[in-house]
Amino acid sequence: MLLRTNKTKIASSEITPESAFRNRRQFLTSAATLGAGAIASSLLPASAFADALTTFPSKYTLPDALTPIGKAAAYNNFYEFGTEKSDPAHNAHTLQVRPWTIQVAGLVKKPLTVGIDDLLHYRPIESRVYRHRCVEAWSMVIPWDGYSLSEFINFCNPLPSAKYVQFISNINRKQMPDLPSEYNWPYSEGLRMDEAMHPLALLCFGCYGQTLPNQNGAPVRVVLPWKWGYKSAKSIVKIVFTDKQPRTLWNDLMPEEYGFYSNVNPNISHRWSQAHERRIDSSLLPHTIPTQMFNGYGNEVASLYNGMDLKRYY
Ligand SMILES: Nc1nc2c(c(=O)[nH]1)N[C@H]1C(S)=C(S)[C@@H](COP(=O)(O)O)O[C@H]1N2
Ligand SMILES: [Mo]
Repeated sequence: MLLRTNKTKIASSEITPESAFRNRRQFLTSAATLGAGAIASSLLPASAFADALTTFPSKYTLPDALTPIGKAAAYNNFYEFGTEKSDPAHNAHTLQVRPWTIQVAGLVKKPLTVGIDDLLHYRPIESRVYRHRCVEAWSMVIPWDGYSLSEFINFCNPLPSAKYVQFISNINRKQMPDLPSEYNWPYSEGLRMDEAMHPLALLCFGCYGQTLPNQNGAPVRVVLPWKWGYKSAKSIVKIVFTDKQPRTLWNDLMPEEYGFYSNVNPNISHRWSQAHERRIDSSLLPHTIPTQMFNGYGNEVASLYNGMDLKRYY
């Protein structure tokens, strides 16, 4: 596979006890590992791991002008590292992104734990330019790097009874000294299974051709471009398949504002009017543009919600 991960490579045997990933599918990466080197490099701040990814162009690429990386990596919501937009960029260097595993639990044939480097090498990494819309009424256009979440879900072998998937983010109080106490950590989000299987739902390892900056959710997050930004959970450590709608951090806290579906909808006010958004791009002056239904992805995703009252299922 065409990824330069030498610096981040650790022995897969340490992190995927059953090496399930390697054995069960076309796992193509070389087995070379750097024993002592991995230990030494794990002592560096995590930001030192930013590494180039080789990516392939995707059909899911918008023509919109890109948000510069300097803005996308400086204006973030990642409450584990503080609630000001500038906090994550200042604080998230304490996040350790290796070793890292994702635990797969719930309604699956066999629960398993997957190492981040196995996951990263599982499929070719596409570069997809997506619109990214926060309920705070700003939006960005970001080239995210990853592959469809459906590829990983298929690997997980969910049972037919699995109707939802829940994402659980990392929580580590030592690495998160500014963790606000008023939230029910860890951060959790969820999707209906058919939403999670939609090819637009991205399992994301990087942006702008590099591994994710910590503040953007390293080493792995999801990106769901037709939904409000908070659905796109960062720094995921666990995926649970369930038959009931899973709890989510925001839905627990304010269910009347943060619905489970959270599809971008300019006609429903959510905290405040969502009819317009401030597009953050390379221009010096902020400009405001109308928000589109499903963030402009209606052709792709509207059929997921056929027959549903989107005012009720907001
Ligand atoms: N774990 C975790 N994931 C999270 C958040 C968070 O606070 N913690 N914030 C969400 C919100 S509100 C948004 S808008 C996006 C922001 O992603 P970005 O900082 O990469 O633009 O991440 C989402 N994922
Ligand atoms: Mo957000």
